[in-house]
Amino acid sequence: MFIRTKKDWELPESAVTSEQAYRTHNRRDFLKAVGLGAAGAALASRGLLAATGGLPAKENPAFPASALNPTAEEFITSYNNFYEFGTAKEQPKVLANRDWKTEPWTVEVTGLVDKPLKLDVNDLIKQAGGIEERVYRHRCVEAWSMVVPWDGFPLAKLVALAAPKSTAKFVKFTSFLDPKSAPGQSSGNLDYPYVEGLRIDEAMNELAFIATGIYGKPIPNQNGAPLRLVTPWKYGFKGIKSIVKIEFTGNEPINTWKQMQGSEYGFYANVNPNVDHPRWSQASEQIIGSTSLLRSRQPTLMFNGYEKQVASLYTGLDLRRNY
Ligand SMILES: Nc1nc2c(c(=O)[nH]1)N[C@H]1C(S)=C(S)[C@@H](COP(=O)(O)O)O[C@H]1N2
Ligand SMILES: [Mo]
Repeated sequence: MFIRTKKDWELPESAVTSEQAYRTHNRRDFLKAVGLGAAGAALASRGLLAATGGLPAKENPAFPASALNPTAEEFITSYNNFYEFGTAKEQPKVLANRDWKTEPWTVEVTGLVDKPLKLDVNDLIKQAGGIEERVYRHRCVEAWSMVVPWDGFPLAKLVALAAPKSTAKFVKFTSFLDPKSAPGQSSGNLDYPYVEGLRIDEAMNELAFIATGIYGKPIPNQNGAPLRLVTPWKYGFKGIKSIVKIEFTGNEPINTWKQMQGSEYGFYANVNPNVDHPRWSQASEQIIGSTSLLRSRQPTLMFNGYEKQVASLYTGLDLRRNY
């Protein structure tokens, strides 16, 4: 008899808050409803086209939609943090779709690597082996959360392509710089370009992901087109959008928010309900687009619910000091 062992990251049925809410937005139902041909055309896009044969992206059974309750697409794409296009949540949707071009888009992989790369994002997706879908929790340091069905590829694949040297200990990510199209970049709200970083072992963890799509469509500009980082066990600000450069380094990169306000935002930014932000509690979170009138907040989980996958990365590290 074949007994299937439940993987750690397959969340229990009890985690599902509203099955019906998801169905409305279930991409496979959507495909059935509109017919595959039309859907193919609708989905024919940069990443999805580039990933030949990967259309629509296959759900990674490790991170299924059925285990969580994905936030409606409308909320994911209209409640955004993207300071290059303003600090108000509704601004990026408008300002990032005015005259900012995210196609074509070149990505550079450089630094302490044997195989530096400079290539179009579509070629990068192809080289990384195409895309898959993963449904992840998304928790902002501002104490709100969503559940997002991402399309993309594991960051570990990109690390393998670059063949880092043994001296590479960190990965530094740099976002685009285009003040003419991104009004926030000349507003002084942050230092630009936006920079983020990971330890190399964090970058190689199975959860670390490069997203190129949401809900089976190319990632909208306001969510970080054409590719952004997703590290679901960390606060959202680690998920740098619209990446142009990925550099392997020997030293810990100084990430934008740490540089702006180091007493409040650190390098690690691991989701931790026991370590409050100096100005607010991190013990619970507002559920954006909640489908339940009775449940608009929920307790925040250690490492955002991904403790099993990532806790071993931080053995012996004081998480209160290394926030
Ligand atoms: N380049 C860039 N990346 C960024 C940000 C930003 O302002 N600029 N905001 C971060 C923050 S604070 C969060 S919570 C997430 C928001 O992603 P979303 O708008 O797709 O929900 O993006 C992160 N990545
Ligand atoms: Mo955030």
